[in-house]
Amino acid sequence: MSDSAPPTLVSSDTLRSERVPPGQVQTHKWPVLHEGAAPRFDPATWDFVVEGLVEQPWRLEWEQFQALPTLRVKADMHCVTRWSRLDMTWGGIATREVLRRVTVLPEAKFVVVHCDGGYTTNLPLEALLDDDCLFATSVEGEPLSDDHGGPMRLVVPKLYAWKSAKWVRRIELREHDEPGYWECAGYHTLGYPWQEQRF
Ligand SMILES: Nc1nc2c(c(=O)[nH]1)N[C@H]1C(S)=C(S)[C@@H](COP(=O)(O)O)O[C@H]1N2
Ligand SMILES: [Mo]
Repeated sequence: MSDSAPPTLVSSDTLRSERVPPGQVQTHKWPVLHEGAAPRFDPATWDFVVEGLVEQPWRLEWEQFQALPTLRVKADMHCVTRWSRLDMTWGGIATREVLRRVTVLPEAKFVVVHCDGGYTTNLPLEALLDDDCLFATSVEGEPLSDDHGGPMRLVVPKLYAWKSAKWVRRIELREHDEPGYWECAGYHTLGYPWQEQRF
């Protein structure tokens, strides 16, 4: 490893001796799963906004976002449709790294993640700020493909993958939980795979 390689963190769930949660089946292929069409990335117009219960909303353009310090996270991925893909290495910017650059108001307890194309998902702020969560821009050392969320997706390894929103453009900090796309359709508000919090 060269001196410039970002640090790698291994998700604590990936250190379990039994890594496939109950009701899941391991897959070696990587399915592409989303509603609608993948948006087209234009670095000239792309932006990312942190807003809601923060002292000042923060908007970044692609250049600024990319310049933030990076890390790698090794983690497993669990889709509620029952596939699990192990040993993925994501690269990107830790959610903590982004959030510590804004002043979060004390009432902020939940987050809604907004994506290009209209998809949304919700999670507790604490879950978003777990040490293995990142705004990923690469996987296995390669930029994310459009289908897998390029240029940037959220990765929340400890929750079912519908929380790992692709094509993220905005996160909104809130006092109260607000169901997102799948959560409105009956999916669990948290989605913890080890307790099969599916619906
Ligand atoms: N924007 C957006 N993100 C999304 C989805 C979606 O429909 N739209 N689907 C989610 C679901 S259900 C899963 S399982 C994963 C799949 O990620 P993958 O296509 O990279 O395997 O993306 C999640 N992120
Ligand atoms: Mo999923």
